[in-house]
Amino acid sequence: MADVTTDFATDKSSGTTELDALVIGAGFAGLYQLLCLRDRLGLKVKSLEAGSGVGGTWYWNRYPGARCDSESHAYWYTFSPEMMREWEWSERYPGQAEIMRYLNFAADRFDLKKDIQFDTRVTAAHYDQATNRWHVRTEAGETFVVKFLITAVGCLSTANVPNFPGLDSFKGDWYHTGEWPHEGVDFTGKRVGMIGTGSTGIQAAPVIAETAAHLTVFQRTANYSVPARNVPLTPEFQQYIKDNPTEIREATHSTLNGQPFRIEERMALETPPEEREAIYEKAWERGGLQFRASFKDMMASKAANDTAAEFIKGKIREIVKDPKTAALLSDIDHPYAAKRPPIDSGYFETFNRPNVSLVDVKAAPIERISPAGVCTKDAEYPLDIIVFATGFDAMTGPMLRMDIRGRDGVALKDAWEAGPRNYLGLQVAGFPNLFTITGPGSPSVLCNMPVAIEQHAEWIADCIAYMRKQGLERIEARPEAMDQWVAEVNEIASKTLLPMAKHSWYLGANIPGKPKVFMPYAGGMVRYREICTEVVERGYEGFSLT
Ligand code: NA7
Repeated sequence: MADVTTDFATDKSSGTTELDALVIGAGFAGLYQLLCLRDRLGLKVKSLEAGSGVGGTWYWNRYPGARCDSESHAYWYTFSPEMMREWEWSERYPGQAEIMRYLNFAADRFDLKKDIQFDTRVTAAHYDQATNRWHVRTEAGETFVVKFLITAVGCLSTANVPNFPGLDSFKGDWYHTGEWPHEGVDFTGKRVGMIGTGSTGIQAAPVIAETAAHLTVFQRTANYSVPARNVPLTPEFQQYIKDNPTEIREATHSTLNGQPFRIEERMALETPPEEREAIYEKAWERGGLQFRASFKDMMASKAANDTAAEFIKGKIREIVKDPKTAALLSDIDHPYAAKRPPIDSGYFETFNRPNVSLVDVKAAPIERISPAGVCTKDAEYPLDIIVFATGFDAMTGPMLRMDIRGRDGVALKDAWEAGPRNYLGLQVAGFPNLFTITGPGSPSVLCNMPVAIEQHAEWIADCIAYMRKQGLERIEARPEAMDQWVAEVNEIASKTLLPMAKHSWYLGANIPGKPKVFMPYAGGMVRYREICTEVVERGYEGFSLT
């Protein structure tokens, strides 16, 4: 995390721009927030985006096999039925390139790009109490002075490259999946090592193995995965989407995770074993994230979860031919879906290829990178390319790499020293007029992201509209409301199996030294939406408006 201090007093900036509002980011969240504030409220607003184009997470994550795990007819904006009819998805799950085309289409449809400043990374934002303005600084030295500041920086946008000694000495090439070169990487004839077996590694391995001379997968924690069963959408389903935009929106708004499917009411532990196996078998054949919706008690009871876990482990042992590799891949130490559950296209099958091998770096951890390759406690693995599929400093990382300071110069990194604290995942006490889209403490990553994003962007726009109507200048979360919310987020998580996974990025436990706090709100999107609405109905309860 960069510890930047910005001295605005000695401002040598190349210019100062005054605006009503500034949005940081131009991914799903930034684009829609810009649209809401500019076109619905008529504000003078801009978005600043570090990338050279729109797309956010999808702009950077161009690794082989990059694809969304939510189904395409649920992974888009639903605020405009007309736009839903105009766009046509080609596959069950949208690939990275198709999502980029979609976001460009959306940005062009509403002429948003003219108000986005690309290639512009925000380094600092300081609140000035006397004028009630945020002073926002970019890497190039520009300053923006704005009343409202909205971060739309994504939850998974700060790449985590583990601090292995010797990386600089490596003679080959290395890449992090979240900062993938636009021109792609040619693996043909290369010895490739991939570190990490989260959702990303599980998507990338089968594609890399197709062209690499050899792929070595370095696994620390074995992971569950369910087949995605991606297919082209049939013309009938494409027509169904065009005919039913409102129903699709309503479906994603009425489910716990913003997905178009419901969690079944039945209980795994009350279902006879044979029937339960048949249900899992059907869910496995159908594929996708819906597997975790098979039973209601799956995320609440360890015994219930074990039934799903054992089913998947059995499948891994069935698919993978080499017994030693199968044992390593199925030696999973956490409940199913306690970490974000991956879905795959041929991941376990990849280990049956003669050019793929698995290395257990839990037994023999990676100690350093040598000029030739990866060195574990036991051996050196010579490589031409290392792929870091090692995840992200999730949720707080993108916020804390900016020098954000609220009232009295208090730094966000100090306010969050013991873990993120905010109210509704939307505002931090001491940081007036700063809104954080899909911040920690909101459903965010436990929800289908566009659904969570639309709700936040609309809530923020409605709030600013209300303030303007009432002649109010400042909104700020009350400290006691924030304390209560943090307690509620913790309590809800503690009633689930979610905090049980070691190294989970939901907990910040994947980053050495990061405070271990369960970050997303696990009470479900429907309940969360109700809470946010009730807060407004009670006159923005928990916020002070002045
Ligand atoms: P994840 O899910 O955080 O996975 C990162 C992987 O990298 C995971 O297998 C880690 O093992 C491994 N890792 C991280 N650091 C190390 C070190 N030092 N040594 C060995 N292995 C390491 O990131 P993804 O990019 O796959 O997925 C992120 C989200 O993007 C995903 O959940 C979806 O929401 C989309 P570990 O499990 O920590 O032992």
